[in-house]
Amino acid sequence: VEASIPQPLRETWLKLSACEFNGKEQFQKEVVRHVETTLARSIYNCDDNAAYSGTALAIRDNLVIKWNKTQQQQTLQDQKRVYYLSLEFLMGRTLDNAMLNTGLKDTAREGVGELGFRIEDIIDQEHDAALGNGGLGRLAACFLDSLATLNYPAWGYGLRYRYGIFKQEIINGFQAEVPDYWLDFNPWEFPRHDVAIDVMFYGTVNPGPRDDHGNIKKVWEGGEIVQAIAYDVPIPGYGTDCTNNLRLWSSKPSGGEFDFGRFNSGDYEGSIRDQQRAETISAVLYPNDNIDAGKELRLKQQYFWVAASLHDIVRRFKKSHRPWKEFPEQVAIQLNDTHPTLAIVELQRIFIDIENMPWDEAWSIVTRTFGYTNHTVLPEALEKWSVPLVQNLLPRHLQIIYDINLFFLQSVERKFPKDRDLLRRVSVVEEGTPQVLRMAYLAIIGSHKVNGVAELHSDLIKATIFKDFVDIFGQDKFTNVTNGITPRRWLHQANPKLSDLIASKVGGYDFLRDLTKLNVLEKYIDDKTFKKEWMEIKLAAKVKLAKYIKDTTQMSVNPHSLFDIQVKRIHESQYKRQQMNIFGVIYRYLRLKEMTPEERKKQVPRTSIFGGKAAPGYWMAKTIIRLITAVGEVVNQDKEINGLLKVIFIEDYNVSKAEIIVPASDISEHISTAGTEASGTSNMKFVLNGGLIIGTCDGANIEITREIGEENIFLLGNLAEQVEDLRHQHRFGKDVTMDPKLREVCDAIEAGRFGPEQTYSGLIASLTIGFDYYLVSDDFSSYVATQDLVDEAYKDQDGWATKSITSVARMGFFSADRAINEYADEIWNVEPSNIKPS
Ligand code: Z15
Repeated sequence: VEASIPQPLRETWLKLSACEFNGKEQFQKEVVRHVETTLARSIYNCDDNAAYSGTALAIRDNLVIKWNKTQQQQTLQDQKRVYYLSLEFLMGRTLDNAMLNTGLKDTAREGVGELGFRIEDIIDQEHDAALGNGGLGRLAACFLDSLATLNYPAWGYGLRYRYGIFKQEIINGFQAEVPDYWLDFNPWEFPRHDVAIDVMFYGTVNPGPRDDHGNIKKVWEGGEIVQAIAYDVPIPGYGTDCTNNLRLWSSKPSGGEFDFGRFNSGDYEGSIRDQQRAETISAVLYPNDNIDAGKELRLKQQYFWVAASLHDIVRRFKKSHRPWKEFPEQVAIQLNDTHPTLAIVELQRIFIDIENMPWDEAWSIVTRTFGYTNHTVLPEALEKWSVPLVQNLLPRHLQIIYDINLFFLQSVERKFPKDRDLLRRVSVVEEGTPQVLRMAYLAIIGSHKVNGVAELHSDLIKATIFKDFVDIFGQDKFTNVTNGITPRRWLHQANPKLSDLIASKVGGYDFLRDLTKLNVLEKYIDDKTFKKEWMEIKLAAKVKLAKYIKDTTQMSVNPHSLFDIQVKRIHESQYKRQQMNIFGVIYRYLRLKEMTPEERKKQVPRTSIFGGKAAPGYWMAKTIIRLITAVGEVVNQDKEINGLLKVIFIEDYNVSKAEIIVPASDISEHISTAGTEASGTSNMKFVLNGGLIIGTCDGANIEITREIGEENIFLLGNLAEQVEDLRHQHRFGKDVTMDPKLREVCDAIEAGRFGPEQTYSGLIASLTIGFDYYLVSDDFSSYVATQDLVDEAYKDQDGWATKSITSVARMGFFSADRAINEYADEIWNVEPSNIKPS
């Protein structure tokens, strides 16, 4: 039943409708009211935290009014909507972003100032929403910001994890993990207890009645039922009233499932345990980045989220009373990696089993609805579900997958007759014990477009892992959409001083909605005062980071030293190559030790800053962290070095810390083995904030170079096309002598200069008996030589400023707005809507 106010009473209601507060006094009134009534606190116990809550609730009120309006208007306009399905949304904090996007930050700063608080302290109270691991989850968050800013009618769908990515503590130099229980006070979510969807697992498939065509229906029944409850999060656009919705599902026991038998027989605790099993589904984010762990609970998470989301999407479509064939004109669903691939199967199941549609008609609608984004070529990251696992958990889905595969293979056979090996290669079912399902293949078969996330990456997937599928479906199905970042959070919010300086030169803040406007900055490349201000802002950001480091680690770092930063996930098998960085630091240390005091005076002081989480249980990644902290322990207190080199590991790298770190780099490191990093997005963030890059010809580094010019980036190492040969040489080559510089570093480690040599034996072994899969020894001397070029360039501060400004001026392409417009035009076929201002 649609609950709504009867027509004759609506006028009364509308007169009473909530409206936004306006101006400082009204804002303050709302803050105080929320502190005193919503929180039941008072002038006598209002600390920063209570002030945060009051401020957040006041800002939230305005946000909700825009949100309600947007949703009503989008429903009335009834255009095509985009649904972005992602298991991760790495949102970070919301308050600052909400104030900036709604234009309320100045009001709030003055308002809370008069009440005795600093807005920065209030902002700092907020717990990050850390529902993601790294790049993939943060990309989803940037895309939501752009979708709203560009007025696209779009919803995100994800899981409401009770525990986000773990908090990292460094104990005796090693990583320890602490659970991230983040939901104590979260004013940014709205539970929708009326939006409750039953999701079934296990059970059996039985023959049922005949359908309209006389075929015996298959009925999936008798399984365990879990309920999905919707929690909605408003997503404000910048400089628009458009406020989209992010819907996160939380699991709970289904009402009908309470085990009264057990309850009556006295096993109360047993029945509670069953209930808790249901809640487990949305309890915790899997802390792996770019690794497929293949756990049953993860598969349950995927189906739970996908089933609830599709039920919701189909229900919304049905309200429009359109014929099914119009579904793809009303609905575009984007799959963020293969994690939601079951959505393809679930939609086909809904159409054939529940809506009684013929297979072909259903399948044609399904394939026109979905798009699939691939984010990696690493084999260990490609999802493969064991057939027995799927058979047990989702028996009906397995049958449908077999049918999809059968019809697909038949079509391949028609196009390429008698090519048995091709059929084996492209089958969704990989032979073996057990058989496994190749989810990426299923995603390709069920989508109308497949895209990679940077040019090189999109070319590589076509040439390697998906080559056969290009032959089968043709080139046009495969495309590229290079990633982007939101300039609102990653420039305006993280670096307000730089944003203000830019605005003063390019004609106001319009560049935040059209980032190509940055190119006007090139006019000021010879403007001495501008350059000076530019470099002062960089220094201020470094001072701020130095203070943060002092406050959290008690270490002093010199803000005038060259800040060399590498912050990103530490991957199990090290394709991001933090080890090359720390080996380079050790090499530098050994050189400094050899120098005379006079020689040392000529060196550029450097602070090497690291940050990033290793998945719990990944030994190699954790050893890297230990080596970094151990090198810091030796180098930082070495009197001879006297501050010429410092090594810092920042604990618990996350989005809010990135907002402090990103503006403070002189140089940042993006040094993955060529061909392994699909895109990278922090590279874009650092350059947009005037930092330079040292990096390999990999992922988006290549396009960044093309845009900003080769003279403004420090490239090193082998190219992607050389990787295969080099790996072959490592495995089968005769010449096994290691690069002498790298040998020297390994010798120092093995001599125990950074603690017990056994701690690192596995690290060294990966380079020797492990055949150096990630080619550290091939790139190391180039890396060291390039770092010397960095030092030389840094001595010329004016030349450095020129590079910095020129780079920023040419970064317009990397706005997430550009990426979203490409998705909208080339994949989704959606138009922005008209959001009437309130
Ligand atoms: C992840 O963060 C990325 C790829 C994955 O397959 C998974 Cl499971 C997680 C990253 C890529 O490593 C990175 O290069 C890319 O920029 C990012 O996704 C967003 O596309």
